[in-house]
Amino acid sequence: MRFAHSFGPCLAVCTGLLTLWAAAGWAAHAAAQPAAAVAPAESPAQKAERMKWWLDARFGMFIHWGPVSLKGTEIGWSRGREVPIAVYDNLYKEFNPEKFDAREYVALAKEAGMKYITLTAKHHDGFSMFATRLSDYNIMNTPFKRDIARELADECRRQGLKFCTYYSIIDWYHPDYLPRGAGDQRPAKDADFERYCAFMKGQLRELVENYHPAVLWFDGEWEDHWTVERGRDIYAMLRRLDPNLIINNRIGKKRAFGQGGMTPPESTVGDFGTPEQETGRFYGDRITYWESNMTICQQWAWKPNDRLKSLKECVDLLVTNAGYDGNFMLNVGPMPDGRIEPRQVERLREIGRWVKQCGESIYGTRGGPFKPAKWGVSTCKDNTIYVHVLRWPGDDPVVLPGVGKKVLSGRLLTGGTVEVKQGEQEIVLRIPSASRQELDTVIELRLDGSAMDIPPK
Ligand code: H79
Repeated sequence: MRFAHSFGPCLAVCTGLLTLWAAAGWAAHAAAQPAAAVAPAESPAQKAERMKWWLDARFGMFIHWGPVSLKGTEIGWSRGREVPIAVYDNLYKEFNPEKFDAREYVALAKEAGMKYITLTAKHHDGFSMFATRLSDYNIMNTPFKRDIARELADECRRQGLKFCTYYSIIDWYHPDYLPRGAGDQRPAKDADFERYCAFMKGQLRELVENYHPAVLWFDGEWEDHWTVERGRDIYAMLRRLDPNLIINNRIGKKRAFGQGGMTPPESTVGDFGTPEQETGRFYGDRITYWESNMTICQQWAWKPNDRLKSLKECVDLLVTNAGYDGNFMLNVGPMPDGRIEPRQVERLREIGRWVKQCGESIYGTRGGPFKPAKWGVSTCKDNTIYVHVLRWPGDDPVVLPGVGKKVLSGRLLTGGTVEVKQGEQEIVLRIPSASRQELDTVIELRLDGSAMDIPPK
């Protein structure tokens, strides 16, 4: 397998440096390493502007896909475990997902109410799902020979969704990546991690320049050779290539506050937190950006007969994340024939039916002002609070803390009747059993002032 970076780009850089040295008459010991890039300066207001579409979107689709779907094992850790390396690394020769139709994928995501799609452009296994010129181990060298990233990117643009790419720092296939993956016998002494970083930067440049992703979603930052300095350098390089690009926190090294939050900017890198297979936390500060990523089944990559989450679980997760003030990215793992499993398609359509009725209580909202409670969560936008009752407290009414503003009206987005009584210290919502929904009962409360400046209650 060929890795072009070992020759072309490196030679060009070296020649350039030599010319510079000669011209400036620099001493031979001058640093051969290029200086680390610095990100463009940005105020919190400018960041808010850059993050706006993403924050308003609240709901996206994650796609974990690659030749490993032929085996039905996990993309992130079956190489060298359930599937021997020699077998795994040759699966691409049989990868021919002929039934793939980007138009159907994007239409499905749209129907589900998702506003962006994030494709695994390259996962830990090192296989590129895009037409890279820097490695032969890519989609164009499969029997399929079609650029899946290209087709999805184009179709997203056509149908008005944002196209985003996942890119793992880990690359167990590349000869220069360290540490070696499970079961890999190649000696480490031949590897040059610096050279791997050059390759990675080259691929990232290809992605940004040729596919224009709206988000670059990094992963795999926890392995030994990755450092926060390398992360800062790549973050800066990418933001210089595309000032509007949004980049997750896994380009850095630390993910503090569990996975949900962000460490202070001086010790971390990236624009948003990435709690994995869990919801984030309710910080109530309206400046902590995060997105929970979860699977519609159990595995990231497709697995036959994997347990599928119920509609209740899916809606609960979308609503809970929104109520905790976070985004939600729900993952599907397409099958080796190119289709998304019909039962997953059906689930996404069901989610879409709920979103059609209640989407205004999700899009463009922020979590709160009520802190997550036993009964559920709340979201807000302008003068409106949306109360999401996800679990009924027996026959009792839902009792909310006072908000210091007058409630002008109450209405159920999900149909039926609600009685709203506002006292000095509390708001009491009485909903007859006929108006109570299993998925989520959404009560819209209109206030006589902004709901956005009410501190978390
Ligand atoms: O892309 C998805 C995952 O493949 C990736 N992140 C999300 C977005 C991811 N890669 N690794 N991990 C998440 C964590 C891996 C945990 C592991 Fe294990 C510990 C892998 C092997 C040991 C847990 C325990 C899974 C298998 C055994």
